[in-house]
Amino acid sequence: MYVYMNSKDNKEPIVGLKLRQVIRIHRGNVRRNPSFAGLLDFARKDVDLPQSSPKKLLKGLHSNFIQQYEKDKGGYHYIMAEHLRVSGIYWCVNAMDLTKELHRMSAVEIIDYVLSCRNKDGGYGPAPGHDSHLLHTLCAVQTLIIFDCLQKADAESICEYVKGLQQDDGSFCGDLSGEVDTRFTLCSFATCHLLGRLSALNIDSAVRFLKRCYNTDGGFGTRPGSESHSGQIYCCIGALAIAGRLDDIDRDRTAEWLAFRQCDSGGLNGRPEKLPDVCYSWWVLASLSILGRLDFIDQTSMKKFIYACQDDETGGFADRPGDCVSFFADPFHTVFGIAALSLFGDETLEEVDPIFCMTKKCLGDLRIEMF
Ligand code: 3PZ
Ligand code: ZN
Repeated sequence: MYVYMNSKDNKEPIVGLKLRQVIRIHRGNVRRNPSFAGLLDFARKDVDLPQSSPKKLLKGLHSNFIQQYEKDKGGYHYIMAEHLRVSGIYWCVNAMDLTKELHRMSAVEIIDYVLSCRNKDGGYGPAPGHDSHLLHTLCAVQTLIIFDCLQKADAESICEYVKGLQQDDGSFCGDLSGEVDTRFTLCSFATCHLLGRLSALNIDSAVRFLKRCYNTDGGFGTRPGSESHSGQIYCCIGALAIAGRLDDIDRDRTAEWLAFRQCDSGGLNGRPEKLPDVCYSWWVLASLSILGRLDFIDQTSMKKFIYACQDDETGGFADRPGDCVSFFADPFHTVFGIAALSLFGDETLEEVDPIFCMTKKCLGDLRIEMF
C-alpha cells in the first residue's frame, strides 16, 4: 500500500509504509520545528483537552440527561424546535437504547407522537402538520424499529413516497423543494431496506449517481464536483453497503482520506483545516468500520477526546471539549459520542450497527452482512 503525504509540496508516493506511520512522520515534522509551529499556533485547527476533563464514560449521567428532555416542560416540545423534532426523538431514543436504558422512555407517547407526524403523501414530517422530509421519514421508521412496532407503519406508502423523490439521474431530493444531496440517497436506501422494499428504488441509477460524486481524493461530496466531506462519505459508503456495491470503490483510498481526519488532540474533523467535533467521531469511525479499516484510527487518543466532550455535571456530550461558554451538551452529540464509543467495543454499551446507527439487537435480521 502507498499513500501520499497530506501536504501540497510532497506528492511522492511513500512505498511500503503503513498509513499510521506516515501520519506520525507528518506530525513529527511539524513538532520538530517549534518556531514554525508556534508561528502558526493562532491558526491551529485543533483543541487542547482540559486537565479536568472526564477520563471515562459517564453512562448514568447521559441517560439522565436524555430523560430530562422528556420530563422537563412536557416532552420534546421544549428542547427540540418543531422543524427537527422527529429526528430529535430518534437521537434521544437511540441514545437510551445504546445505554441499555430504553425502558425509561414513555414508549406509547413517543410512538403516538411519531405516528401523528405522518402525511397523506406517505412520508413523515418533523412535527404534525409539517411537510414530509426524507430525514424525518427515516427517523420515524428507525424509532418504530427501536420500539419494536414497525408494523404500525404503512411500509408500502412510505416506499412510494421515497420512490417519488428519485430523479432521472438516480439522485434523490430530500423533499419537494428539489434540493439534491447524497445524504438523501442514504435516507432512501436505509428507509426502503428497513421496510424490506429496497427494490422499490432504481438502485443501479442511484449507484451511478453516487459514483459521479466520488472524488479522486477518495472522498464523496454532496453532488458531482463537490468537495469531499466526512458526513457525505458516511452517507455514500452506507448507501453502497446497503446496495452491496462497495466493491465499486477503492476502499483504501477512501479510508486514507478518513484517517487523515484525526487531529493531534485525538479528535476527528469533517474535512481538512476544520476543528475536531465529536459527531465526526461517528461519521468517520462508522465509515471506516463499514470499510473494515477501523484500525486506521488511533483508538487511545480518540477515546480520550470523546470522553473529554462529556459534561460531568449535566451529562450529555458537547461538540468538542472546552470549559467556556461555548461548551454545551445536546442530544445530537450525545448519541453520536456514545455510538462512536460503542464501535470501539465499550462493554457497558449495546453494540451499534455502523450503517444504520441503531443497536444490532433491535435490527436483528435487518442488518447487512458485510464480511
Ligand atoms: C446539529 N442538524 O440542522 S440541524 C444538529 N447540527 O438540525 C442537532 N455539529 O444549532 C443538534 N454543528 C445540534 N441537538 C447540532 C442537527 C445539523 C447538525 C449542527 C452541528 C453539529 C456541528 C454545527 C445537520 C443529521 C441531521 C442533521 C444534521 C447532520 C446530521 C443547530 C444547528 C443545526 C441543527 C440543529 C441545531 C444548535 C442538536
Ligand atoms: Zn458536531
